[in-house]
Amino acid sequence: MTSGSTTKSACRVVVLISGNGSNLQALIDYPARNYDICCVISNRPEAFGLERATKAGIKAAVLDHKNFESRERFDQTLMQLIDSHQPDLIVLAGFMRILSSGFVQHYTGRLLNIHPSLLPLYKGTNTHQRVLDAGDKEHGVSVHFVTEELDGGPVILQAVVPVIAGDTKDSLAARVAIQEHRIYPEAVTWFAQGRLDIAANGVCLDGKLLPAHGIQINQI
Ligand code: NHR
Ligand code: GAR
Repeated sequence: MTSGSTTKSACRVVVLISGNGSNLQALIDYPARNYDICCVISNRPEAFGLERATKAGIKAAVLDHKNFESRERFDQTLMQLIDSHQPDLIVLAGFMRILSSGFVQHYTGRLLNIHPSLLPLYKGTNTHQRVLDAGDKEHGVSVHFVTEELDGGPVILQAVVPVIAGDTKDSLAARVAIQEHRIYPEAVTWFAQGRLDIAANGVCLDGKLLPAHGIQINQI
């Protein structure tokens, strides 16, 4: 008997993807996983990540943005599909559609993204090439809460990655990806433990406001 005590069920997570889904795979494979991935949704029918989900026994759905006449209509339908799974957290894992303000407001404080740069540097796309073009010595990846400002939400966790002489955008992306797969499951685990909150001026971990870069690992 549980004598009236309720068992807290695992944090329900919906993962949004557009492509390969290697970050999804890292979330699936994380040994210390304390969350339940209840659905994976792709805006692209050909996304390989859909196969990864199915193989792991996770429901996979496609919502093709090309079938919608506007961004808002796509986002509304996406919201309905997500909410039908009653998630505690929505995780963007290589999801390549900008989300409208109605969507972001609906999920404020429970919407995470991983972005391949040391935010606030290099918001937007093509980050690896831009880092090389600038001659930077270091690059990295950030997990952040999503707000209406594109790639501008408060940072939770960041990993620094060295740029090495002779790097191409592919070699650099591969080095960054190793860190992505390390920090994203960790941040999701913190959320699932109830340790993360979005505050007016940043992110709180265990009730303490983090610095603007979040927790930063691999300082070089
Ligand atoms: N939406 C909001 N409101 N805020 C953020 O911070 C978001 C977001 C949606 C996605 C991921 C982001 C990234 O980490 C993300 C963060 C796509 C684009 C983009 O330009 C930019 C940033 C991000 C994702 N997308 C084009 C669009 O028109 C389409 C590009 C394509 O399909 O290849 O949506 O980098
Ligand atoms: C990752 O590098 C992720 O940081 C990046 O896309 C890749 C997705 O890889 N995300 C963005 O650029 C968001 N706009 P994956 O599909 O193998 O996880």
